[in-house]
Amino acid sequence: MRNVIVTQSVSHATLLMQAIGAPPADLLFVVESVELERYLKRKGCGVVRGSLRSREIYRQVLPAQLLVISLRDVRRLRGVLEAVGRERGDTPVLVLSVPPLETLPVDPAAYPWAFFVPVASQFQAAVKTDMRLARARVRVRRLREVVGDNTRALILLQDDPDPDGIASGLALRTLLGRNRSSMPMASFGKVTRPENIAMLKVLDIEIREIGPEDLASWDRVVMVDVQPPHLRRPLPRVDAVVDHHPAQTSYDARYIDVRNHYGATATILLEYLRAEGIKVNERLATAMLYAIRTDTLLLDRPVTDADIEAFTYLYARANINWIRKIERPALPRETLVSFAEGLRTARIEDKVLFSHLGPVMREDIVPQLADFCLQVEGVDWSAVSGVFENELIISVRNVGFVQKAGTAVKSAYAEFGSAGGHRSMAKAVLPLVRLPLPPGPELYRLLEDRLLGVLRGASPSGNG
Ligand SMILES: [Mn+2]
Repeated sequence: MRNVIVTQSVSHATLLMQAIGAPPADLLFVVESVELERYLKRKGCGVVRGSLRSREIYRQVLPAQLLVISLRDVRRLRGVLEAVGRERGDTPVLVLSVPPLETLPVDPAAYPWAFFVPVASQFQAAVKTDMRLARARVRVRRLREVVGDNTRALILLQDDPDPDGIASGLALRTLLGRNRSSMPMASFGKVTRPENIAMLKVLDIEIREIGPEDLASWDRVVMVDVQPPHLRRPLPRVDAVVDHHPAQTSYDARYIDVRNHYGATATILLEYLRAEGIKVNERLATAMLYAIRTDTLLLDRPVTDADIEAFTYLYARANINWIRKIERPALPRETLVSFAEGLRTARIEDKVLFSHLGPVMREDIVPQLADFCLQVEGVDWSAVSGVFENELIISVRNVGFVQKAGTAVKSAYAEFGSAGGHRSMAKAVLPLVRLPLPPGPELYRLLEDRLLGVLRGASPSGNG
């Protein structure tokens, strides 16, 4: 069966032939004008000419795989739909409407078998993207001028680089045609989150740890996903900044592109790449997709059309298995022993599960066990501790419909170190030297009582 197209003008017919992409011989046009008939026949299409409102003409061309109606004069639409419906009401019909649907002289609801699409809004969305890309082109030219071709250039990320910073750095390097030796990525700190460490490993990305004094040996410094005032240590100078955090004014750079309404810096960099027609390979797409996912909490935070579009664009090119590997960093086998011991000695009081792992090889096993323990029957809260590098880490989780975890952990433990978090997950990092007792049953009991006290509505013991 062929696709049948009902149309009145050469321009609509030409656009539809391109959009459908089928060989002309597979298309059958229904037209009224002799000129249009002649034109389409010259192109090699099938053509039936007659009144668009006569049932007779649809008897000749139906059944069809799809009947597309695209009229320049929408006043004729009702007549066409009535004739098609009366002839074969089971024909799949696509109505492409240039005017907005609400201005059509027919009510789409009266033709439930037809699918109405306002072409203008689709075209608008495409044009909006192209407008952004056209603007990006000029920006990229300026950025290239600032960085220069044969300069020693450095990409500076935040103090604890996150996926958006890392991916943006990688994208910038691709944009400028540089590589890891001609434009390395660096940070004044180091990557600490296990997922981010896994990202570097899975995608083979290198980040150098440097100090502000090292900047003197670079001709150009470009910052991505961060602005100078965000760093713990002052920056002697910066040449270019691309970021999406609220704009800071206390610094100067020759190139600044800060767009606070964007969900991720990677979205801005993707515009640069697309504007330049630069191919985004699997590795880069994976990094950038992961960046947008984490910075927007899976598009759960405020995002722009640009972020959603970037997400879709990257999703088609990224390697989802790599993302899975990044999100679930492999636990060393020895961890199982810690886990087993932690579970064996776990204690539940007032729907709160407590478990203490003692010294751990990796900090991230503490929150992982806390996540796991929340699944235990009758448990609304889990609090798991572990000792890592002279600090006691406590991860607290709850099922979400109870008190805020962040607030509870803060009232219970802020006295001994840093403590806080969100509604359903929180963390305390307590330096051992600030705790009243060394890690052991007595300390654990004290810490458990403080959290229980807060959850029961009492102020933590020791604060009166
Ligand atoms: Mn970011």
